Amino acid sequence: MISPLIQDKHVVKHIAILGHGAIGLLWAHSLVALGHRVTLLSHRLILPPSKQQFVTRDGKELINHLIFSHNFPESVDLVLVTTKAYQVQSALLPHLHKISVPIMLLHNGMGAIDTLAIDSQHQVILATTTHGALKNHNTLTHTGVGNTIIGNYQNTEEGLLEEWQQLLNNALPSVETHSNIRQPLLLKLAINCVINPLTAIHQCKNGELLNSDFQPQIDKLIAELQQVISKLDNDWPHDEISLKKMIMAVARATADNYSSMAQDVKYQRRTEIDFINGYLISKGRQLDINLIENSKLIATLTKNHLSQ
Ligand code: KPL
Repeated sequence: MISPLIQDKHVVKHIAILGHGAIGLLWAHSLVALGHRVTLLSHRLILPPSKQQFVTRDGKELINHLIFSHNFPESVDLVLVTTKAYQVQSALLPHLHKISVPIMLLHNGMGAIDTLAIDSQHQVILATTTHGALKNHNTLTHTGVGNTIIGNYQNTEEGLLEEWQQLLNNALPSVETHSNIRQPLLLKLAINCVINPLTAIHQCKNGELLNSDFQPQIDKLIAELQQVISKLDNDWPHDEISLKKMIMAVARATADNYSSMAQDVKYQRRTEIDFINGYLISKGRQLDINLIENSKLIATLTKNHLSQ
């Protein structure tokens, strides 16, 4: 049955979502609530139950029936990849040859696209989001309203990008397009380079990074990030001061949250550090810039993580 929210049946889309962590489920619930078809691809031997609870930002508790599948579905309109950065390749590679619709990558960090054997025909959209969500068993709670920015990586025409922007914006606002998607991705990367490893090492909430004790280390990290990022993007609009303001604003806005990396370390899962600080360190190396403070963070994190 088509949701009454969708008057024109032609706008019903079928979206395959790879990755059913918090962000994948947030999109799944938001799209299904609007009447779209969603198939969540899963590697789990036993698929999660279809009946899933969604707690919206205004506290409404909804039950949605989500489709989880081991098989890549037929006739999809969009492939949305919301896995961890280090899973993008293994999640997408087996299906790449049969995908002729846009692929949207929405994950923390950068560089996963470089590990993929995408060919020149694929339509690829890169995206970044600041929404917060928490997954607990079969309940997904939308913990923080944010925004999502999408942009063409290759072969996505402006009209098509705008069509998806509108559709996604209707489901989970706000969604904007950006003509140089690298820029918002690099900004999110800088935010993650500071907040994620520090909160992971100290096992603290994001808000604790506002304490004065952290400021000398944060300033050194930002100086290094700025040095590399300003060379990666010719139109980079930030200096160290504005970059620090942006990072601290995110720490303030998400003060009560534990970053994804703090949670990964707590639950002894692999972290995305290689695609966050690791990505910039390797870019720095190519530019002959040594990111000493960022490298120290990786060393500390790896040591602590392994000795747990
Ligand atoms: O993206 C995040 C993460 O936890 O990975 C931030 C912005 C740091 C919010 O916690």
